[in-house]
Amino acid sequence: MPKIAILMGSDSDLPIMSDCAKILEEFDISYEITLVSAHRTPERMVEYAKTAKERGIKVIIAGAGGAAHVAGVTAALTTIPVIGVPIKTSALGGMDSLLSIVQMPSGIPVATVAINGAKNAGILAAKILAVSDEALSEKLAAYQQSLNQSVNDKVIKLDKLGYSEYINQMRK
Ligand code: RP5
Repeated sequence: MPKIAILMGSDSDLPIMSDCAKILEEFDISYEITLVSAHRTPERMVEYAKTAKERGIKVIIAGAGGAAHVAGVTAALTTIPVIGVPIKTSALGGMDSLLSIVQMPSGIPVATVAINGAKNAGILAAKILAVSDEALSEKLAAYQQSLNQSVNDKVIKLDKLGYSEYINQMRK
């Protein structure tokens, strides 16, 4: 049974939202991914949000662009935590999506990540699950340690090469 739901307002969001699916796979977290549009399929969105809990979903991640209402309306229909991913748009660069998702009224929160921040949405969902899953918590700690290590490796390389040669190697 999937623990995470990844919702998208359109299949045009898939190239970005696939980053979320990939990181969940890295942590061996089961998920489902589907299209739910607040404007084009409103009845489907209501049905989905109302039945997600009984189907075992623990966190909903909703990516949408422009007048992005999937995350907010879903949050209004369920007690499951909802994470919103504002998708970058060609007209307004994703500021439209960001403000549509982040400016929720008091009482109905959506945890909003950065524009196109689908990977972080997946990691945040993993952290929510890890509150009651020690094995997953350990995987997340190892992941953060690997990030730490990769920056430390770069510090050593930069000290050794100097900035000019470091840039040369970056350009290769
Ligand atoms: C939103 O409108 C979707 O989430 C998508 O980001 C945007 C554009 O959708 P398409 O016209 O590409 O289907 O609902």
